[in-house]
Amino acid sequence: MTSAMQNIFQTAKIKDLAQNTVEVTAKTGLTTDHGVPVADTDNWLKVTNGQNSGPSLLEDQIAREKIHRFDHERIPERVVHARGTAAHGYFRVFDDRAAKYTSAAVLTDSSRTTPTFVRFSTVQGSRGSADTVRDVRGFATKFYTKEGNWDLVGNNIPVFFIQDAIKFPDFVHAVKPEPQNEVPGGQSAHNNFWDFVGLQPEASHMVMWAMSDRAIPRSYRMMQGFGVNTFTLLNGEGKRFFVKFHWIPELGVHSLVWDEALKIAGQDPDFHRKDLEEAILNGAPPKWTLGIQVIPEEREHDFEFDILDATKVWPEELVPLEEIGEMVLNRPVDEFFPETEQVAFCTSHIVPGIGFSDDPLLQGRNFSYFDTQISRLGINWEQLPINRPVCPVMNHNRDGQHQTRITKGRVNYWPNRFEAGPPIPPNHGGYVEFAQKVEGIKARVRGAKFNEHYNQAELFLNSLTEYEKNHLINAFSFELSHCDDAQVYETYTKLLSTVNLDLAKTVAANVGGHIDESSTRRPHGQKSAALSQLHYAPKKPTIKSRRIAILLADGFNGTEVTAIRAMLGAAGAVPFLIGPRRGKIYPAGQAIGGDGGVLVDHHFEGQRSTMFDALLIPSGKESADMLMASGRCIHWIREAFGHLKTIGAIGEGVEAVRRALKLDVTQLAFASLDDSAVTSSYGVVTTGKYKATSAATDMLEVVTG
Ligand code: HDD
Repeated sequence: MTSAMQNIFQTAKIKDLAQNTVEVTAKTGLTTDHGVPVADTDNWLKVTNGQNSGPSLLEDQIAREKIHRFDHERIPERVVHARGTAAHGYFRVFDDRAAKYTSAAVLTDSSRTTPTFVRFSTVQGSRGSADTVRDVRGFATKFYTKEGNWDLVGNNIPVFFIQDAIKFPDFVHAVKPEPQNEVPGGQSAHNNFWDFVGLQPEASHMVMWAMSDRAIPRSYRMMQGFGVNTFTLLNGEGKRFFVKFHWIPELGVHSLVWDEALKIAGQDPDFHRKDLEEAILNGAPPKWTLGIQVIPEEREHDFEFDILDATKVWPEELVPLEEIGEMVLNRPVDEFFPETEQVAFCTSHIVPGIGFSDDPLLQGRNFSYFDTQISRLGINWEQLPINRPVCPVMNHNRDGQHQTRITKGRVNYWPNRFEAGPPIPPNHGGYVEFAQKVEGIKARVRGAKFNEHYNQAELFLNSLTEYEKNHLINAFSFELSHCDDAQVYETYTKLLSTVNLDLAKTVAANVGGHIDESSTRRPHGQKSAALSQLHYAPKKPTIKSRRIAILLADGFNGTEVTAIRAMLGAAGAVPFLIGPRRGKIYPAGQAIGGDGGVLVDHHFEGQRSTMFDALLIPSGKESADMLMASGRCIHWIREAFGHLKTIGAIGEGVEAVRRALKLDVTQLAFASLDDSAVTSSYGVVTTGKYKATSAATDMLEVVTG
């Protein structure tokens, strides 16, 4: 770790957590929870005659404490987003350009570095489910600001399944495993989910996103984040603006292909967890730009859709995105439970200069998060180290289980004769709600514009590239094929007819559904560029943090491989040697078993091509011949090709690749692998993952089959 990085790590929050952090070393002796040194932690106290064990004594307070503590280790998992991983970081604004919209210092004061903690998650699966399932990803950020904690609890998809929070329990019950048998885990591919969304047309836009490549990200580091709900900003003059928050990843938005996602779920269920940690530890801390879309109050009703409807995006052609700052995640957690598991986010946690809107989903969320933390963590959850603010906290809320704060003084109420703990007036930073004018009657209603559900589902579809559309069709086909109740999949394919008739026809033909040609909705044919993930190709192409497998065996070209590894490492990529044994293998010219050789990271069977971004086969006749004699190695090459990975090959390695693929059409895939470039630059191709994409997609089955 460089000293510059160490400095960055010392944010106010990291210093704060240090007060609760202990390190276990060989010098830290074992004690009970009440601090008494423990001499034996392996044997329960027993009655013995010197030869036999004899009965265990209940008297053994050391053993009892150990078992008691163990019995109560688990707390309820989150009702949604149970599976997640997290990291620390910091946020800075570029300058004060957002001051025209807000007085929030975290969004305007460029002299500040605000500590952050981000937890990424899947939604449907339980804590032990796989990372790469098709699902929405949570992207929840806690900003530890000097004015208190601000939680931006978002997802990697900008819209949601429902418009009104009162539907959330129905939605979650429908998507979660079915009640009679708790199946399926980590999947929405089942009757109840599709039954619900088929009867709930407001979900149709979000379902399109969930069936797109967005729902199978390559990495948490390569996803956008969205606050989803409409919040408000309040500036120094008291003027209010509606706002949507966006995180844009520096590395661009990338996804797995479905076949990879399925395989990784079995081969390495912790793929995304490991990926985040590996990147940070390898000096490639992920970075996101914070963008805002802003609508002045007086323009609230200028749009065809309701800007408070969380099933709608604000197309960037109508409301441009303004980039105002950036966040870097540069430190993994020290311990999972006290940090990642106990972190608790609340949409209701906002700071002066930021406010809510009447978005009916947000209003309900503001109630739900605080409430759920009480059942997960107890009423004093905000005092837990990971949750407590870095600014002073003082109020007259008291007691409750696990109260850790000791507040000195003789009063715990306001007003009091000592004037202790007074409210802070607005001109000294006290939070004031915007004086919003409201009039009306009480009724269970939604705004009139909330009734249109299909235009943006079509907009999303129209905005995709051809191969993104193909992936979407395949995803619908996979999911609806998993529904065995004809009423369910027929209802959905009919609903899809209103989004797009051609899409519905194709999906219906694949899954045995019906279409409905009677829809009166006229397609608008519009597109919005920012909806395709191709729009987020990285500004500067980079190989940083990409995992490169170098497939080799004894007899490889030693000089070449040494040079390639050095080059990849210098560019920030993470090369791995994959060979016939985990141990030393020997380049051409060196005696096997001698002093030379290089250490291989994994055996061919120990990893699969799915876990890497690219594959390289170096030259060396014996090495290449050995690879060709191994069915597993041929599979490595074919699978990587089928998944559109960049494959580099040199000398005899090129022949090995051609033979493994056995296809005349390989020229297509070699379009990004021109042989002269290979030899002159050691075959490292840093871009072109999407080149020749559709043709290669079509070949997927042929090649991997
Ligand atoms: Fe939620 C967790 C995101 C709607 C109720 N939600 C949770 C998390 C994320 C989101 C990222 C995990 C936070 C963490 O890592 O601890 N939720 C969203 C988004 C929504 C949304 C982007 C739509 C805009 N959620 C939503 C509604 C409700 C909830 C409408 C209830 C009315 N969400 C919860 C919850 C959870 C939660 C039950 C479970 C665990 C937790 O809060 O801390 O309260």
